[in-house]
Amino acid sequence: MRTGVTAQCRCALGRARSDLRCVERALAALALAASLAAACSRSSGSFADAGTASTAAGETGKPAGTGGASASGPASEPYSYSEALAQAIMFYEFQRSGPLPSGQRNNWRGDSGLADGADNGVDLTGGWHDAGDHVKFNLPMAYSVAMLAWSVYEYQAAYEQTGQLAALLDNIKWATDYLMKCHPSADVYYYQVGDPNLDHAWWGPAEVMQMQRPSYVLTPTSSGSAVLGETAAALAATSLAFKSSNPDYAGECLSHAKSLYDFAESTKSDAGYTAASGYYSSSGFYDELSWAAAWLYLATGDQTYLGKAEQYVSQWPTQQQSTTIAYQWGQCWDDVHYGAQLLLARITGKSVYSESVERNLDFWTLGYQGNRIAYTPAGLAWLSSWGPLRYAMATAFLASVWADSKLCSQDRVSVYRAFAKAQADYALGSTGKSFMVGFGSSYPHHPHHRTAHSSWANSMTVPANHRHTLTGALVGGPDQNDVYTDTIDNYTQNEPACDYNAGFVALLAQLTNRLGGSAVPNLAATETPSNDEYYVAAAVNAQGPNFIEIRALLNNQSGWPAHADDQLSFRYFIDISELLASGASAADLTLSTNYNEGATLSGPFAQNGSPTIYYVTLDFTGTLIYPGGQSAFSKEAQFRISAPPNTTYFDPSNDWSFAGVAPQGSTPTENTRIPVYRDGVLLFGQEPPSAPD
Ligand SMILES: [Ca+2]
Ligand SMILES: [Ca+2]
Repeated sequence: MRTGVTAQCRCALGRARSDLRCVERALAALALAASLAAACSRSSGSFADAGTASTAAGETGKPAGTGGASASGPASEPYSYSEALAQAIMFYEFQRSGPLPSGQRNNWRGDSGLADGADNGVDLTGGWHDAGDHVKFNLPMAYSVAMLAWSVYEYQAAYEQTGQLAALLDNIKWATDYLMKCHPSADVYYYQVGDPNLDHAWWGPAEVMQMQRPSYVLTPTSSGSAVLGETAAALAATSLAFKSSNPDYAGECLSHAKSLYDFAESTKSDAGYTAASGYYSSSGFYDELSWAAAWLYLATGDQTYLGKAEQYVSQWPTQQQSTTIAYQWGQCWDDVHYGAQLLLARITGKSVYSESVERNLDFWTLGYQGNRIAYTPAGLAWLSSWGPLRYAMATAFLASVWADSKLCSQDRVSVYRAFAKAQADYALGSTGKSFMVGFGSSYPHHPHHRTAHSSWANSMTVPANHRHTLTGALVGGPDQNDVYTDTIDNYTQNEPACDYNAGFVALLAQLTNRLGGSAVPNLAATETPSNDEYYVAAAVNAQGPNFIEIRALLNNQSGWPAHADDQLSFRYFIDISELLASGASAADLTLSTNYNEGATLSGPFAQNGSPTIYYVTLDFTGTLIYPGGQSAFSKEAQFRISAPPNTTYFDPSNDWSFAGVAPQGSTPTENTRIPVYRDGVLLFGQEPPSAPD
């Protein structure tokens, strides 16, 4: 366990996962103790609907064990899996890095990471921010893509039926475009953009991040076979997903997948995969070599890949002091042998794989030889305190795929299906609380997610509430007693992540496929800004018979989307009628600044040729103002407008901008009559109305 990593993010889950076998031993001991007591009271409850859960719209041709249930199945599902599916897919749009295309379904995400890769002279823009942070970790990203593409391979009809296929493929492609950019030549692969420690040290929206974002490369002498293999798997599975709709793209993906696989296999090393250490450390790559080869076999029909997939099975993790393939964990970014063995079982029909699949699924359901996963009292199969829902959703997907195959033991079909549905229902609200943002009446409002929170002050507590709704995000989940707190700093329970949603989307697609789905109208995440994004706050700083001095703060609290600006200015409008009446003019006024954080003061200028309405400009061009910290989002200027010494005619009280300026000695307050401009174009506030001719 590393202790040097700031525990500010769930990406450190790698630490909780660093020794799979150790954890499995602990779980096994727990399960042994708990299973006898729990199996009767809890599992009977959990699986009470085993006989009725398989109501089977669209199940023709599926194996025995599902028939006869429809008559006794529930008349209607408590949750709209179709709606949940559509929302869960949308989550990936909020995770996008790079230059965003037009036609976004939300109005609060903007371009970010536009210089990614520049440190190595390559274009690594695009991809997904990993979780509530902004690092692009390719291992979990590729795993997420592989799971999503797998679900298309299995249940494309469900995506079509719900009208979600285009959205899902579009989101997959956003990631695979990036993954292919990361592979500019055969034996060069960039496996990460962003230093997690630098990234995690700042709490703000992606659009305005200022930290260095180094990119990290693998070469034949400094390789990373797990991430290479996972990326190969993702691209091979994606090639299948695009095969009919975009064969050229499918071919491009497959070509990269083959090349990446060669790279992974010829090097067989994770020695160069170091920048994710403590966050997404790899505990082994032979599972990825089999998983990727299985997908390559499915995509190409080339028996060579099938041979490779099987060849590495002997190197998979095993149970302690045993040759039994490890079965007491679940499909996840670090361990994909669970998915690989399921594919191999279907491809080869060999019992060694089928038995291993059911050993794992039995561990998650009925127990295997007395070893059973822990269950919360309300029925969540609970593997880890760090993001338990992610394991439950992914395993529920595998259980569903297996139950849909003809290889599933007949007496397990209903068990695995009931398990899968119960886990999905737990996530969607069966305990009275939904764990998916935006779904149901009670859902997470304070997910550990920088861009959704959208602080302008580099603070989890400013503002008190998130400025954006992270629709479709599945958070980590509860503790072993179903206790969960919806707080922004609760990164173990309340952070969303790309890999969490991947298994969830896949599971929801299967449920939609099995239980029936309906078209979901196009979702939109268009929000109304909850605060003024740009404004000036002002107070009188000093005042005399011939002058006024204003203390003004130009604020950038943009969030729809957040935007870093270096061309902001504001104008302070005055009325010089009293000067004209005394025989003076605007030319008699002098301007000066006192304290000033970067503004150039100029003027006075006549407003639209008006004889009486003038303004002075405080121009912060060249000064970066952005919603990323106290001193970053707000820049101050104290400026004075003076009539000649010993005159008394100057009167600020009739000035347009003076109305609403806070009195001397008080805190500056927002003043909409001191308008803000970007590159000279009005952004916010009101100019004085034009005087009538
Ligand atoms: Ca692995
Ligand atoms: Ca005046």
